[in-house]
Parts: sequence; C-alpha cells; structure tokens
Amino acid sequence: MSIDDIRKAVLEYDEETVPELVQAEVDAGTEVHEILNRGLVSALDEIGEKFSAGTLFVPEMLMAAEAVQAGLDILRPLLADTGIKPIGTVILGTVKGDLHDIGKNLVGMLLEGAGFRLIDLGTDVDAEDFISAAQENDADIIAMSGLLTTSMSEMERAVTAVRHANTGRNVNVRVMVGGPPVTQDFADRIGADAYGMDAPGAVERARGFVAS
Ligand code: B12
Repeated sequence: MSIDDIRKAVLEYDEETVPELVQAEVDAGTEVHEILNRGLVSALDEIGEKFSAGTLFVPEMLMAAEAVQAGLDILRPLLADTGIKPIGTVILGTVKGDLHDIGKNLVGMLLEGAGFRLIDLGTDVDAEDFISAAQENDADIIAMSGLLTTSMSEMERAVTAVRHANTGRNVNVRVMVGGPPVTQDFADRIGADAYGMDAPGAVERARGFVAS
C-alpha cells in the first residue's frame, strides 16, 4: 500500500476505497500534506489533463472530485483542529458562475487550522453576498476562489464591489484571491489586496493581514 494507490483509486473513481486508503496512510504516520498533494491533488491534475485532451468528460471529472472529497473528509480534522481563540474572521467563497470547490475547501481547512473563524459561503457566490457576510460578521478578510477563465471577470467585478463598499459603506475588509487562472499580476490589476498561490499561501497572507 502506498500514496500512489490513493492516486490510482481516485483515477478509478473509487469513492469507497479512497477514504480507506487515506486513513491507512494517516495511521502509518505519513505526512498529511504528502497524502494531499501526491495522492489526491495529483490525481485531479491528471484528470484535468485528460479532460483537456478529450479522453474523459464532465461526469468522470465529477466522480473523481467526489472520490477526492471523500478522502478530504478523513484529512479535515487533521488540517483544521481548532479550539483556540480566533485570530480573525474570513469570508470564503467561489465567485459567481463557478462551481469548483475542492481548492476553496482546502484553503478553508487550513485557515481554520491556523485559528481563523471561517464563514464559507460555498460556490457561485455573488459580490453582494460576500459584502453583506463581511458586514454581518465584522470580517477581516474576504477570500475569493475561481477556477474558470470565464470567472475572472466576475472576480474583478466582485473585488471592485468590495473596494467600493469599503469606502462608501464603511466596510473594512481586505480581499484575497486565488485559483489556477489567478496570478499576482492579475490580482494587482483588479485591485485585490493579496494573492495566494495555494492553501498554505492563503494562510500566510491572511496572517499578515491580522498582524498588521
Ligand atoms: C474537479 C473538476 C471539476 C468538478 C468540480 C467539482 C468540485 N466539487 O469542485 C466539476 C465536474 C463539477 C467541474 C465542472 C466544470 N469544469 Co472543471 N475541473 C475540475 C478539475 C479536474 C480539478 C479542480 C480541482 O479541484 N483541483 C484541485 C484543487 C486542490 O486545486 P485548486 O482548485 O487549484 O486550488 C488550489 C489553488 O488554486 C489555491 N486556491 C484555490 N482557491 C483559492 C482561493 C484563495 C483566496 C487562495 C489564496 C488560494 C486558492 O489553493 C488550492 C489548494 O492549494 C480541474 C482540472 C485541474 N487540474 O485543476 C478542471 C477544470 C478547472 N474545469 C474546467 C472546466 C472547463 C469545467 C467545465 C466548464 C466543464 C463543462 N464543460 O461543463 C465545468 C464548469 C462548471 C462551473 N460552472 O463551475 C477547466 C477550466 C478551464 C479554464 N481555464 O477555464 C479545467 C482546468 C479542466 C481543463 N483542463 O480543461 N470541474
């Protein structure tokens, strides 16, 4: 049994076996980030490549995502064990028009693990919903995820709306953005306060905001 078996089980869409294999690796003392990156995420990358090549389609992509989610359920308590006083509040969501949530969920788990109070609005989140959740919860940070090139204009719109709310409606929140099509340049161009390349990067940037 190895981490590669986890990757293979995801590629076989085996939602039953993936959590068992993940649990076995956890019990064997394998580092959680190894299981995550070399087992679960690398399988999704391969699925994405096959989708691009036209050798598999949306239903298979969905089955692979479900197998990964089942594995993540095992890792969640290890990534997000809290119990400490929150160091800040983050509103998290995937932007409007975009239904991808695995990366967002990982970002959320690590933020919780780092001691942030997390309010996860899910996927397909409208700009105004980000803003009102930030207002209602007196949040420090709004974190937006987007995976589709076509959601980038929506991300820009949402970031602009938050900046207007900061000045016009007395909301005092920073915006952090991420997802594969997002780059530091793009984040700068749309006026986001921060860009994070991955979930640990999101934690690093969020910590920077509450420390300053
Ligand atoms: C699984 C998947 C799906 C699943 C999603 C299930 C779910 N619950 O999420 C389903 C089947 C629903 C799906 C649907 C579609 N998908 Co899809 N999908 C994928 C796939 C294979 C994996 C995505 C994933 O979860 N990656 C793993 C996670 C861990 O990585 P991540 O999201 O990048 O997140 C990390 C970082 O980016 C970062 N991060 C993420 N968010 C944030 C936020 C912040 C604030 C920060 C700081 C960091 C950060 O941290 C994360 C962890 O380190 C990708 C291919 C790929 N390799 O990415 C295609 C992919 C994203 N999909 C694609 C497409 C085209 C679609 C569809 C349009 C297909 C269709 N014709 O219907 C639909 C769109 C539906 C919609 N409206 O959203 C394309 C996008 C192309 C593009 N550039 O626009 C991709 C790239 C596939 C491809 N190669 O063509 N998809």
